[in-house]
Parts: sequence; C-alpha cells; structure tokens
Amino acid sequence: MKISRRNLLAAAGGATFAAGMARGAEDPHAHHHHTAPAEPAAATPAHTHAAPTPAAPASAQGARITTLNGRSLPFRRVNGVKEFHLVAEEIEHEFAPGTKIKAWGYNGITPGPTIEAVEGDRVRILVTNRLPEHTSIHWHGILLPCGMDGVGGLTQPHIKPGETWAYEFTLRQHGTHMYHPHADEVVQLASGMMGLFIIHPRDRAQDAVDRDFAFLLHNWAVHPGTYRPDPSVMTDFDLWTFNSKLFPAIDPLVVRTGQRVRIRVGNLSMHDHPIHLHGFRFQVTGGDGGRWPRAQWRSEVTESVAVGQTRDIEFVADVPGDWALHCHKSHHTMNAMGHGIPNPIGVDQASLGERLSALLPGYHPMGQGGMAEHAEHSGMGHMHGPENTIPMMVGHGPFGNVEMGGMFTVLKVRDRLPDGYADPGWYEHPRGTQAWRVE
Ligand SMILES: [Cu+2]
Repeated sequence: MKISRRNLLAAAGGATFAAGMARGAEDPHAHHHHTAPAEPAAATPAHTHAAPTPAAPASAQGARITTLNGRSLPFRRVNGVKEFHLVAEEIEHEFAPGTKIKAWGYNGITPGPTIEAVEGDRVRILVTNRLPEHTSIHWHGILLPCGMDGVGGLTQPHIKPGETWAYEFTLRQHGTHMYHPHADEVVQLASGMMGLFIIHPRDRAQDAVDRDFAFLLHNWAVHPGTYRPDPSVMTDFDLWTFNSKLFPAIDPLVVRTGQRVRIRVGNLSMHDHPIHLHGFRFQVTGGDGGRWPRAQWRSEVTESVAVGQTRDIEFVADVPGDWALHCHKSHHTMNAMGHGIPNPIGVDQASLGERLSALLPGYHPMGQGGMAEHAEHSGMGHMHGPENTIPMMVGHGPFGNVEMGGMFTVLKVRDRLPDGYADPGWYEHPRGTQAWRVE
C-alpha cells in the first residue's frame, strides 16, 4: 500500500518538483530580515517549497532543507568556489510572543542561517565579527585541514571585533553538521551562537527524501524579568528550544501523506534530549559521524541526541494526523518554570489563600490538584507572570490547552495540502477514529 501510493505520487509530481529544484539550487533562500554585506540580493522568491507543490518524489534529487523558523544562507559563486558570509552580532530575539532577549547570533538570527552545500563543493566562508569581544567558528564534524578548524588560540588567532576572516575547504563527506564559536564558549553558546551545516550527497538521488527538516536543540537561562541569557547557569535552565523558539512559536512540520521524511536534530545545549515522535516508528539513519550503513539503522520512537551530537531520523508519514514531536524530559516541554518550589499537591490551601491574599494583592493559591489549573489561570489572562516571561504551559489546541511549552511542536500529516506546506490548521479526525467519552 505504502509503496504503490508513493510511486503514484512520484509519477504525478516528478516533473514539477525537478523544475523547482533546478531553480532553487543556485538561488538559495533570499528572504532575510537582515542583510549581511556579502549576501547577494537573490532575484527569485525563496520559498520554492511553499508554493502548492505536488508530492515530491524521493527518487528525484531530494528536498532542500527546511530549517524550522529559519532559512538557508545564500552563497555566490566566485571562480568555482561557493562563498558564504556569516556575520556574528548581537540581535534582538523573540522566543515566542511574550519573551524577547538580547541574543548573539549570525546574520540577524539565532541559530544562524543553515549552510547548505553539496559533497565535493569547494566552500569559502567569510566570518565578520560585530560582537563586543573576539570569536572564532568551528565547523563541527567536518573533515578539513587543521588550520580551518576554527579553534581560537589553537588553530588560529581569535577573530577580533571588526575583523573578517575566511575559511576555505573542500567538502569530502555528506551529512548533518553544525557550526559554533570555539572562543568564550560559555558566553557565546549560552547567548545563541550556533548553526547547522548540512552537506548533501553528490548523488542527490542517493537516500533522497521528500521533506527534509532540521533544527538545533538549546537551553537558556533567562531569569524572570531579565533580557539577557545568564551564562553562569550550568544545569538549571528555564527555557528549552528548537531553533531558539518555544512552543507554540515553533513551526509545525507539514508533510503530505505518504511522503518520506527526514528530521535532522543537532544538540549544542548542556543536556541530552530524548526526542520523541508520536505515531510512527522511525529509523535512525545517521549522525554527525556520517550516514550509517543500513544494517546499523535502528527502529525507534525516541532517539536521545547527546550534547555535541546530531541525529538523522527517517520514516514514511503514512498516517494523517497531528502528531506530537517533543523532548521527552517533562521539564523540557515547559516554558519559564521555577524549580525547587514546595509541592502543594493535596494541600488544602483555601484558608491560607485568603490570609495571603489580604497581605499580597493578586496572590493565587494553586496547585492543589496538580499544575493543570496553572495553565487555565494564565490562559484566562487573570494571572500575570513576571515581565518578559512566557507562561510555562501554553498553546491552544482544538480541544483545549495543550499544556506544553519549550521543546514541543507538531508533525502535521495531511492527504491534501491546498496551500502547499503552509500550516494547514488542526486535523479533522474521521468519524470513529477518535477517543470518546463514556460517562
Ligand atoms: Cu530535553
């Protein structure tokens, strides 16, 4: 069933998709809120994948990368070299409506734009430092001459504020890799400096997928009411992000029923994250050490992505629905949350609440039956948290509050996508396929 459906879709969509790829290949995503000096103004609109596109055949050249809430970095060709330009700088970043910070990133965003290239490419990456302190960039997992490895002090002098340095090497591998500073890492990583570096195989038909998503895991210490991440925190972070965004502001992953999907996850946070997908058994097909031989693939529903690792997972999205995709550590699917507070569950706080309300206007006793009521209160708007602090459980679904935050988003699989890969809204469950109330 799966196979025949895929073949059918491939036959229907092949030509159009191939044309889209050809156009997109030399004209990387152009839309960016911020223009770095050497980013050429590309002529064509970026969202080659956003137009109503027939199902992309995995047999063609494979999909371009969809960086959740992000974009790929444009390049220009200079004498056969693909030249990219990253600008390290301070930016204003919004995690989700209600929480903004001063972050450090690249080209106006955190994580920085995704570098997308092809095995065999000669690449030159210019790095301009507009930060108040020196930096460097390490190309994590990429095979290159030692002097291009970007370890400040070890393989090169640091890049001082105002300087631009060039890194140039030939890509001898393919897979999911990352870039990040190797200079004052405690501050620069804590502030959001990181990005994905994805190398496609030279033979694009090899292991091609229809939808190819990528995101980085990160943790942040933004104390309530403050606007700059605290780099001194080691374990007790309060914000957990996919590509520096919090649910409900994380893009959904939109795919058509029957498509082959790859999700690439990299981790530059301080914790390991067991990434769990509902509804499917996926194969873990590779990491930053490269694509694994088929015999090494594992069938899983949760894959832990350790610090400094990337993992690729793949599956055929053959069942429509709204499927949760999240870290399985329950505190990592919360937004700003106090830790180490007394446990009020089962405690009758009625009289205590009255007495405290007299002393503390606006005090809300809560948590007697659990913490769900917390979400209700903040959802109704009559409980306000500290300034610049998103409630810990948010996100309205079609049936109520989703009571999630942080590292949580939704894989939306649909038979029909009339608006291309735009968010199709909530899934409408066919009759007889949904849990029902018995009494
Ligand atoms: Cu986690």
